[in-house]
Amino acid sequence: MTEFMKFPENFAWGTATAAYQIEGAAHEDGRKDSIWDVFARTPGKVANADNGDVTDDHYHRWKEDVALMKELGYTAYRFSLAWPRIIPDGRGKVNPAGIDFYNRLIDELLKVEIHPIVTLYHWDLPAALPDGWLNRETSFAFAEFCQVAVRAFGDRVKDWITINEPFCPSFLGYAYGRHAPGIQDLGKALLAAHHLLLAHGLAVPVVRAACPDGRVGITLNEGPFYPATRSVENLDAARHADGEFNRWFLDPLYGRHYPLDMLQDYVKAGALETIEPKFILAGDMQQIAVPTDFLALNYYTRSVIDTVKPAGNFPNNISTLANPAETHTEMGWEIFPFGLYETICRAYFAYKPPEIIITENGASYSDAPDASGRVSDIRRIAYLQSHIEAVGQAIRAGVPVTGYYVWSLMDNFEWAFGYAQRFGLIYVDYKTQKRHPKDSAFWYGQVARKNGLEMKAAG
Ligand code: IFM
Repeated sequence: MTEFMKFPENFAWGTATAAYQIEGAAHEDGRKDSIWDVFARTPGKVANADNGDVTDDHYHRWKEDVALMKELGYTAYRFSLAWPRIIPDGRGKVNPAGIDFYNRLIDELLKVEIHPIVTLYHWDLPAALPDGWLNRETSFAFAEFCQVAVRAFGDRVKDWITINEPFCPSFLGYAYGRHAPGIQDLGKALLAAHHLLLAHGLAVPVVRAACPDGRVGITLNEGPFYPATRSVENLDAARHADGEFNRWFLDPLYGRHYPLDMLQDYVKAGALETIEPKFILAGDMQQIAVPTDFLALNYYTRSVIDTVKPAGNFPNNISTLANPAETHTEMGWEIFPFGLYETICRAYFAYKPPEIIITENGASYSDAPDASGRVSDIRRIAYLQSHIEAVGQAIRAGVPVTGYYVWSLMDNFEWAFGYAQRFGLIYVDYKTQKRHPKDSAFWYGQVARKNGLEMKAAG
């Protein structure tokens, strides 16, 4: 006998996207370069020299995309605003064409009763801002942008996310060089992370003032780090990796300052020698810990760790599993649904946010349309099934999770991987821009319509 796992009433069943990954029209209607346009133009940074110039052409096809979401039965949609489309120079003059585009999109979503949840920063920083996130002024520029955006759309959009996954634009962008702007300097990553968190802290009251009946939070990418063995070295490496990926962001957001063990590690690694060590100014930590209405989490995988590489290089994630093709997605990420349960429970019980939303979860598989146009992506269905069950188990354990968003609505520009990785519920033929909903897209629509699923794992 299978058991039907029913989700709470009004649970949001959505999909997620980000502006640079789907919009295209990179040089149209007054939009100027973001740091990702510049990074993608730099030889060797993005696979196949791909870029976001056209991607899914959503800037022109938004109506068709909203219609598809409606037809498939999804009840919510998370998307991001392109700062360089709205304030092309990062500060100052507002571009009316940018505002108009999002007005059209929001109005259409509301017309078909799809709930919008908007991310204010998903990595497309205006290239015109001097020194990007290394410059404290960028945090204030972000708050100004938020005021413009929330004043323009806050009469209709009520759910706001300040920043998506600050780990990526800071550590991937400034320590590991894999994201824009491609710098490799751990100290600079710490500075960038601080300015991103400060930007969040400054933005929250701005969003509240411009949209008093709205809700605001931040999205973190989180996941568990397990030691490869019980050796002291492996345990310590897992502690460090967890500190950098999870606690470096959770702790200050919930009023605990930066974790001391990590500060010690970074000082030992010499990270503070390349920057002004007093980058945390009086009042910053209180500003960062400003109360929010929800914590949003993106979850994909766990990591199994054996060593910390010197000077904070990306922690060494080793896989001991025998058959990677079956146990990993095409990103090389292990399928580990229990990690989602664990991540939700840890965030809720250890940090006590009022509410949790899963703003991203999904899998990259390259299944393509057959002769009839059908995309049979059974591995994605299995991935989603097991992870949605993990969310349901967390709710049963007492966590108020109020929404789940599949990454992603459609295949799109997967950052440094370009178009080689396909996370979409909808297959996109980049030559013709034809959209083919995959089997998972219809399956997920049924989950949304029934507000739950037949459990596969033991209850
Ligand atoms: O595509 C990204 C998204 O922009 C942020 N979270 C992870 C996704 C998959 O890598």
